[in-house]
Amino acid sequence: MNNSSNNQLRVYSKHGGGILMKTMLAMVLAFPPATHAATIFSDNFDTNTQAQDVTPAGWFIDAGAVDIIGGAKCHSSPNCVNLDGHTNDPRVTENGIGHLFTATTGVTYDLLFWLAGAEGQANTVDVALGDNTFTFLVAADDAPSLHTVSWLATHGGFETFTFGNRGNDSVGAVLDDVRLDTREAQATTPEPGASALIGSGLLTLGLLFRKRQSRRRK
Ligand SMILES: [Ca+2]
Ligand SMILES: [Ca+2]
Ligand SMILES: [Ca+2]
Repeated sequence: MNNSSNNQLRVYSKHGGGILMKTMLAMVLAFPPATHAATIFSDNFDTNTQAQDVTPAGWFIDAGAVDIIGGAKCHSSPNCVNLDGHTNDPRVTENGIGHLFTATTGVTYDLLFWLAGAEGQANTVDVALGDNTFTFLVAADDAPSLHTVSWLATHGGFETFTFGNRGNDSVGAVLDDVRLDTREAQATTPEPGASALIGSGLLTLGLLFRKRQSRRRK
C-alpha cells in the first residue's frame, strides 16, 4: 500500500473509520439520483360521466363535493370539473379534489392545470402540492388559462396535490387538464470527476476494510 493509503489508513484506524465513512456517505448523499423530466400523472376528466357530486376517477374528494360538467368552460371537451359541487351543508367552507403520488427527495414537481371562471362570480381556489400552497383568484367568466405551481421535495413518500374552492354555493371555478411533471434535474447529476472521486473513495474504503479484517485475523 502506498503512503497516501497508509495515511488514510491511520485516519481510518484512529477514528474507527467514522470520519472517512461519513465523508464518503456525505459525498454520495450530495448527489441524489439523476432524474429526467417525466409526466407522472395527467387527467382531462373526459372519460368521466357528467354528474353532480361525484368523485372523478383517479381522485379523492378533499372537501365537500364536486361536479363533472361540460361546456365552453372546459379546456378539453367534453368534461371538466366544477370545483364547488355544493353539499347543502352549512358547515362546509371549501369543496375540492386531490390526488396521491409518491414523492422522491430532491426532485422538483411541476403541477400544471387549467382554471376557468364561473358564470358571473369570482372564486378563490387553494392549490396544495406537497408542502407548498398557492391561492388563485379566478375572476367571473375567465376563459380557461394555464397555471403552474412547483414543489422541490425535501422528503419522500406519499404526498398529495389538491384543488380546493372556497365557499359552498355550487358555483365554483372550473378545473381541467391537470398534469404532474418531474423536472429535469441535471444540476444534481455528479460530474465525471465527482463520480470518479466517489468511486475511488469507495474503493479505498473497501481496501481499508479488507486490511483491517486481515489484521484482526492475525
Ligand atoms: Ca376535459
Ligand atoms: Ca353539485
Ligand atoms: Ca362560489
